[in-house]
Amino acid sequence: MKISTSWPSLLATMTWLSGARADNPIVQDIYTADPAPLVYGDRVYLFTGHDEDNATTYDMRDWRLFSSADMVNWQHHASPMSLATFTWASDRAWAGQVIARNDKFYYYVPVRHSGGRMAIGVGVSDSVTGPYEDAIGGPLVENGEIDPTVFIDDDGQAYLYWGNPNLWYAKLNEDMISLSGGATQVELTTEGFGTREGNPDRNTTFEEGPWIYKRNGIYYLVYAANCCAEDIRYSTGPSATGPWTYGGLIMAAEGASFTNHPGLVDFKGGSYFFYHNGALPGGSGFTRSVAEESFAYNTDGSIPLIPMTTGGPSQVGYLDPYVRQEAETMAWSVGIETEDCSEGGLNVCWINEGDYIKVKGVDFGAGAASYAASVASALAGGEIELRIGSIDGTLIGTCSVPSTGGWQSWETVTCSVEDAAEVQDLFLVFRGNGSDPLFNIDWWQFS
Ligand code: FUB
Repeated sequence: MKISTSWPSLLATMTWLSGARADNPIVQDIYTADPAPLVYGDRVYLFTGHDEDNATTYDMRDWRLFSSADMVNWQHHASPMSLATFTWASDRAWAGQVIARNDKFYYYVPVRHSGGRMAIGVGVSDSVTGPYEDAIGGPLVENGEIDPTVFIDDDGQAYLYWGNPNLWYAKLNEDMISLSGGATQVELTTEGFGTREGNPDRNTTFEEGPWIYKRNGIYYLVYAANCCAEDIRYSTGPSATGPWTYGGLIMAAEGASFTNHPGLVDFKGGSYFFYHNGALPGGSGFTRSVAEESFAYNTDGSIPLIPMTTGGPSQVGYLDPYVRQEAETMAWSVGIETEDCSEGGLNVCWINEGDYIKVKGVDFGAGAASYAASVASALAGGEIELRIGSIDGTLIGTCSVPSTGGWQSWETVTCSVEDAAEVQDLFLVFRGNGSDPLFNIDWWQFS
C-alpha cells in the first residue's frame, strides 16, 4: 500500500495524532488483522492476517509477521505462511496463532477447504520466523468453524479452542498435529459468556476469535463478542476446560472495523493487549490494522476496560544503533513499503521524496560519529537525512545514495554524524527528485 506523504498533514489536524506519541496502528504500509502475539526469547513475535489493499470483502491470502524487543519499534519479517502452503485450501487466510513446542513452532489457521467449508490447518517450522510448511497435508479439524487458539497447560496437555458461531475445544497430542479424542462443544451459557441482547439465535456474547491462556492460576478465555460491531469480552475458569465464568467487557466496539480480535501477552514485566481496527487511511472492516495497548490486571486478576489509543505502550528498553538494524524496523513510517530482499529478509522499498521512517528511543550514548546503510537503486538514488526528534528536527547527518545499477544491487554508503547523543527518536527522511522511486535500504548502523 503506497500511502501518500500528504496524509500525515491531513491527519495532523485530527486530535488522535496530535500527541507526542502516535505509534498505533503498529504497521502502516499494509493492512493487518487478527493479531496473535508470541513471546519467544527476548522478543514479541506478532503474527497477523493481511487484508489486501482496496478490499471490499475479506481478501486475505497470506499471514504476516512483525517482532519487537521494546514494544514500539517493530521489525517487519517476510511472510511466514500463505494459502499456497495448504494445497487443499482455496481462500480465507484468517485468524491463527503460533505456539512453540518440541523445538518447533506450530501455526494453527482457519482456511477454506477447496470448494468446501472452513477448516483448520497447521503449519510447522523449525524457526519462529518460518517459513511454515503444511504439517499434515490436510485439515487438522474441519467443522465449518474458525479462529483457532492454542495453549499448553502446566502438565503438558495442549488444548485447541476455536469457533464461530459455536465454541469448541479439543486436546492435542504431544505431536501438536493430531487430536487426542474428539472435539467437545462448550455449552455457551449466560453465566459463562454473558447475555447478548437482540439476537435470539445467539443469547450469549461469544462471537468468535477466542484467545486462551493461563496467568497466576487463572485460565482466561478472551474473545470477540457481540456482532456487529464486535467488542472484546472475557471469561475465566479454574481449568483449561472451564467451567467458564463471564468476566465482562475489555474493549468496546469502536475504531471503524466491525470485527475485532484479541491477543494478550506478558512481556518484560508488562501486560499487553493486541487488537485491530480500521485506523489507517482507507481503513474499514476489510482493510484493518493491528494495534496494541499496555494495561495492568486488577489485583483479583480481572481485566480492566482498555480503550483504543493512537499512542500505544511506552517503550521497554532502547534501540541500539551501534548494531546492525534492519531498515524495516520502525515505530512509524510514511510512504515506504517492504519487499523480499536478495540478501535475505526484507528491505524497504518504494521510497519517494519526503517519505520517512521513525525509529523511537534510539540510545546514542556518548555520541555517534558516522552512519552506514546498505542501499540499492536502479534509478538516480537520493539522500537519507538523519534527523532527531521529528521529520524537520535537528539534522545530524546526510547520506548520499548513488545509482547502484539495480534495485537489489546493494552498496554500503557512509556519512559523518554530529550532535547525536543520549536517547533520541531518529527520523530517516528520504530526499530526491521526481516522482520515481529513489532507492531501497536493507540495513543501517551507526558507529
Ligand atoms: O479476519 C477474518 C476474520 O475476521 C477472523 O477470522 C475473525 O476473527 C474476524 O476478525
